[in-house]
Amino acid sequence: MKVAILSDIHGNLPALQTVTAHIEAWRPDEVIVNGDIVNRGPKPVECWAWVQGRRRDAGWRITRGNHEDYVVRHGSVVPDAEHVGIRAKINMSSLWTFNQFGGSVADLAALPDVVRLYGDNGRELRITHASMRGNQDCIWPAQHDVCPTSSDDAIRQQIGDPPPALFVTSHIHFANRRRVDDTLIVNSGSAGCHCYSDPRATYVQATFRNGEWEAEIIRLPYDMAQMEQDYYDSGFLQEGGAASYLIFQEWKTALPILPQWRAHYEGEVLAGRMELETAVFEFLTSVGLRAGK
Ligand SMILES: [Mn+2]
Repeated sequence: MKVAILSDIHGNLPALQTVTAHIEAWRPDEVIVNGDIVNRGPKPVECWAWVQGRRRDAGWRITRGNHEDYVVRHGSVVPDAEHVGIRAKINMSSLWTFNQFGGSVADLAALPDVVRLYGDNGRELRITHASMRGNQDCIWPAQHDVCPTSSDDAIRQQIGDPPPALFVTSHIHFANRRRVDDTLIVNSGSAGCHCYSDPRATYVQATFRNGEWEAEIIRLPYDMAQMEQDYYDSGFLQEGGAASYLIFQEWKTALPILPQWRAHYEGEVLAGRMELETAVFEFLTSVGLRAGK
């Protein structure tokens, strides 16, 4: 059995098209889109229509990421804490995405959290956006000089009980693999916006062979110039609030721009000591980037 897992498309249509072509040439038995199809990027509706079409015609399955949740919550009668006051201003890009859908997000809200597949001996492949504790519960690599790390003990709590043979997680936009006890843990990285490493799109090829699951990370160059043009043409940067420039630069540089901004500036903005626009401009200038082209 061959299973392709892609994730974290984030409205990046050129990358999604490239990854899809590679997957379809591999001819897998199952394709799982592991959440975060929408938000943070310029083509959320087009990317959603793309994966929905393959769900209908080719049996692709889709799990729900935290960015589907962010967008869906704009349709709630009672907004949560992320959607009022200054936080709403910081998170305005998810409102932009919600508006691109014309508020029709029922399909996003109905997505499941987990997909489970089994080899003929019962060995399980478990796929979820972040961890079994929730779709924002990061599983980090064992070692890295920039991004955070997770201990084996932490991961034993995150992969669920009983532990599967292969656990595929996503969410952190950094493709990597490690082993904890008898479980191989593979992060699918991001089809749309990488972080902490090179900017190529990634997905996972999982294969059940000789009684066991194996997994390989595939890295693909795609048309980044088209994606950059899509950002300029879509209205995302003009209408998504000042933080949309942080999102754009994180995509363009494949560096952890948002975590760095949060660490140094978000507290000042939330406390009312700094305007959001000033905090974004000052941070981008300090790291040699610009708010715009
Ligand atoms: Mn995510």
